[in-house]
Amino acid sequence: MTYFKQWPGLIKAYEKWLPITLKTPIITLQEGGTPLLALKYINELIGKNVKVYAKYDGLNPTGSFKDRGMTMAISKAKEAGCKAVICASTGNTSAAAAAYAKKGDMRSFVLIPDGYVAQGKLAQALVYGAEILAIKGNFDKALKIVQELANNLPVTLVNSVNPYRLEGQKTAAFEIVDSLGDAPDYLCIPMGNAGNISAYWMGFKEYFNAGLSKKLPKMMGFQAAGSAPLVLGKTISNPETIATAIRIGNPVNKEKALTVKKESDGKFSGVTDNEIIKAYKILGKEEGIFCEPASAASIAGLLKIKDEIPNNSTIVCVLTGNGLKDPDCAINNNDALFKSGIEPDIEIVAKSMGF
Ligand code: AN7
Repeated sequence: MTYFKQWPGLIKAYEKWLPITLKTPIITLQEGGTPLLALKYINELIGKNVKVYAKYDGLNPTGSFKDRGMTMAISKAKEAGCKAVICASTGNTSAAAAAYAKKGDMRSFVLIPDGYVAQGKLAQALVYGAEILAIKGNFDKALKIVQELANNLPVTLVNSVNPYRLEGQKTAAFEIVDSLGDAPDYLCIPMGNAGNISAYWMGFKEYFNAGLSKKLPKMMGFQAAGSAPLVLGKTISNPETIATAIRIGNPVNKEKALTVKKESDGKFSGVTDNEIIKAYKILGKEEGIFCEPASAASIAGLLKIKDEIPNNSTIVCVLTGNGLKDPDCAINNNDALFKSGIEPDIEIVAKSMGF
């Protein structure tokens, strides 16, 4: 049997690219090193000679890309002697903050929009021992409050305004280039606060400037049509979408995202909830990949812009979170055959199978 060494976590894997020192305690759950999967069916739907891949970041330790940023943010908080962290979250940040805070022996306070966090994410925050404050209001309101609290209390803010978050998250771009041997032509990515698109761009640029890739991708950012401040160019006071992860109306990294779009010659577009669910189902049924609805926005977006993609392009779609995060969405949006109340009898079961 071939013996493979364990992936050490992204700080160890990319230490020379990250702002750490010998004194930084590395708080890790061995995040990163996620699969880059070729998408055959989606490739055919594009109907051209292109190569489509998914960066499946739902396979991180807490099931989302947030772990990449959190290993860095929590390690640096620990290095600074911090005892507690705080974040506002649509769910995934709170799950990651809670897990890494515990690993680093700290308290974590999380503010979530009451009633708008997917069940799996809530379950994680509970199990990892976060101190959860569900507020009557959306993510944008919660973020304002935690920013204010972090200025006045001995708690470190670990939302994506914390620069170490983006430093950790940029490693996903490194992994893509390391896998493909070059940057893709297009990167399709969902946007909420637009931290991740900014982090990817930073990663692609750093590798490019070091001569490790020959090109830079066009950054294609997608938002849910009902929560699309970066597409519409204005704050949305009541954002709505089935993709609760990206139910954000006032992205904190707005300026950074606009710079990414300009520098990369990219484009931002909206995708409807119907388009998101269509892509979500295709990924599950045709590719064997279960992602959460916010993540499917990257595929929905690619399908929407497919006519703009030239032949021979390489495209990477980022699947930011695991499908298990949002079981309600899965149960309410599928085309599965599900027969219940079947007698435990061999003949009856065989008949029900269609034989
Ligand atoms: C699955 O957890 O904002 O554009 O509080 O969970 O970097 O904000 C989550 C965001 C995409 C958008 N996909 O990323 C939070 C939170 C999933 C997400 C995004 C989020 P950004």
